[in-house]
Amino acid sequence: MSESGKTEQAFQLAREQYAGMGVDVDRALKTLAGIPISLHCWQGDDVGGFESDEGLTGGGIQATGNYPGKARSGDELRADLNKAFSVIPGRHRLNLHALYAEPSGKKVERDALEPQHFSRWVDWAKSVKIGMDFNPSYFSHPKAADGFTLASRDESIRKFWVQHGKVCRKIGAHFGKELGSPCVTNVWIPDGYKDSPADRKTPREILTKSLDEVFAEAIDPKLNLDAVEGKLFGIGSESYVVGSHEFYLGYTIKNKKLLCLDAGHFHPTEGIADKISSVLMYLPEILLHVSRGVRWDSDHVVTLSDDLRATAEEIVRGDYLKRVHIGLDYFDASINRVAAWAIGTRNMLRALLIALLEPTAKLRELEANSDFTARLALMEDLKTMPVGAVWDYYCQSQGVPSTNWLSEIKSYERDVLSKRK
Ligand code: RNT
Ligand code: ZN
Repeated sequence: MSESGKTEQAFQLAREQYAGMGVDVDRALKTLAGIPISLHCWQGDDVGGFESDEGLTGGGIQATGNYPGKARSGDELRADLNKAFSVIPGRHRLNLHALYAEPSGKKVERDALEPQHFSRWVDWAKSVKIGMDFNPSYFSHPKAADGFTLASRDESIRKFWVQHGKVCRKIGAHFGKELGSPCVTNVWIPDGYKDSPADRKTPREILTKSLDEVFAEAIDPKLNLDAVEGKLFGIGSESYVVGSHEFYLGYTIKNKKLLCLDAGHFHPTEGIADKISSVLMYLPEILLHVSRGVRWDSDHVVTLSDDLRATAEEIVRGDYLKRVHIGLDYFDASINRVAAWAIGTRNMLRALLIALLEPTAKLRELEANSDFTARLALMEDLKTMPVGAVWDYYCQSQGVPSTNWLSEIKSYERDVLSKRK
């Protein structure tokens, strides 16, 4: 029997098994096909961007490793993304950082960026029919060298970064308009202290004022949605981060913005899954930065972990698919970067598929009847249901490889990536 015939056969058996539990596999696959994941451009070049050859500096984040073949230009990054998309089932999005502007020849400062400086990205996004998200870049810049940007006490520095935030929202709105899908523009700033501050209040007051200025102009939410991302600590900001989770939770509720929950930005045993149904009580929409924290690093490649599954389950169980924007955020320079995109995105999709294949109504009924024994038994049995057969079939039906996808990336590495110096 052909490989595709075997995949089909395994799928039919799995489908019957799920049907026996009351799960409609076809419906699950239809839903999965409609969920866009926003791929972060910065995995492709270790958060380097195109402004200088220095790469990532400051910001309390770091991409470690020196795997060969990173993208050095917009054309290379787009080619790498095309390759990644070719092994990921479904239609997704691109999440771009401001430092990936392409102002053809001349240098344009971050407070003067305009939509035209991203025209090559927009043209590409149109050609591959995807939407785009955006991020102002508050790091890798001389004006961020002392670690403070929007919360800076230096008025000229603060104003510069406020202006950067303003122009980025306009760029986001332009993406939204051109691509026919709202752009989520996410503000993350690194501002914080290595050691215990004497004043935790003043920088937060300054940040509030700066954010109010950045967001002062009303922009149609059909074009641009504003998000803000909190963090517990960074490298060199271990004792205090101005934009903490509580700070932004308050800010977003008060100002009707999207809260961004990054899976790597909390205490090591604290997951984002349990936060989703809480914050969505008070916020219409949120953004996720799906990542994986390991010890002090918040940005390892996303694996199919219990945390990831719990996050996907919460989104599906709460019927939040329309209210939760899913973006990825990690950067690993120690492995093939295109494979890193594929691994993380495929895992996010697999976690969603597992959640979509859950007999949620049954579990809830058991819970409502206080039959916690049966709830636990069913949850554990679900873990070994044949989701792999459904996933393989889904990949096949979407025209992408299921199991042998890596060989495509390896050929690309041999033919393209290894030639980059
Ligand atoms: C940093 C934040 C932020 C960045 C990207 C590059 O801790 O998670 O989202 O990773 O903006
Ligand atoms: Zn993040």
